Amino acid sequence: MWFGTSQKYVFKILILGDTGVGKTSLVIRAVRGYFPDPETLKSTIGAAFFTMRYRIQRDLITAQIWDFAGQERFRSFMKNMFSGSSGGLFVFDLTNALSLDDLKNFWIPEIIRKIRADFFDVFKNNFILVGNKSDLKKQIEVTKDEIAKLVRQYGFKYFSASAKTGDNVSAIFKELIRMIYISPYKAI
Ligand code: G3D
Ligand code: MG
Repeated sequence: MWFGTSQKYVFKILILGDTGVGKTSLVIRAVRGYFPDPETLKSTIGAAFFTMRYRIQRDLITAQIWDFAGQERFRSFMKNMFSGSSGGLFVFDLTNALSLDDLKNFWIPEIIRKIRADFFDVFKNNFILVGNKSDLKKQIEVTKDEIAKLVRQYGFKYFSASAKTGDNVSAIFKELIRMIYISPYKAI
């Protein structure tokens, strides 16, 4: 009887977005299952990456999650950080309209510059747009219209999330891994 062979994949996942949007908090929530306190956030500064393991059918996937702490905008650093990456999350803070503008004007164009235009059409499926801090309902600044516009423009999937309550966090990572797994392009 033939059971098929099991394959091993390593996906390099980038967590992109402005400082303060909650990237580290989302990653710690996903990897360790809790909302980190300020001390934990401080102590994870400089951590290069976290690892998560997934199984899809018979295949084993190691997700190396690259969380950038403070170096977010250093050009020299960014040159290397994209190489060999499989996809990732574009994170903004629902309570900070500027953080969505920065995705639009900086983070997304930065990725697009790294990818051939025709290639991006497929590769966009390897990225998910995330609006974090959904728990701060009264402080939400970013409108549904603005999000919908960006979603239409690039064709990204969108999820709101809260690292604090855990809302959608594991679902987002699971979906990202699934999207990369089925993508014909598993690395830039
Ligand atoms: P970064 O890694 O993108 O820079 P951090 O962001 O994970 O360091 O988070 C920045 C601040 O936002 C932290 O607060 C953190 O507790 C808070 N935060 C992250 N995610 C959420 C969320 O889902 N809901 C709420 N309410 N706050 C969140 P401090 O006070 O340490 O700056
Ligand atoms: Mg951080």
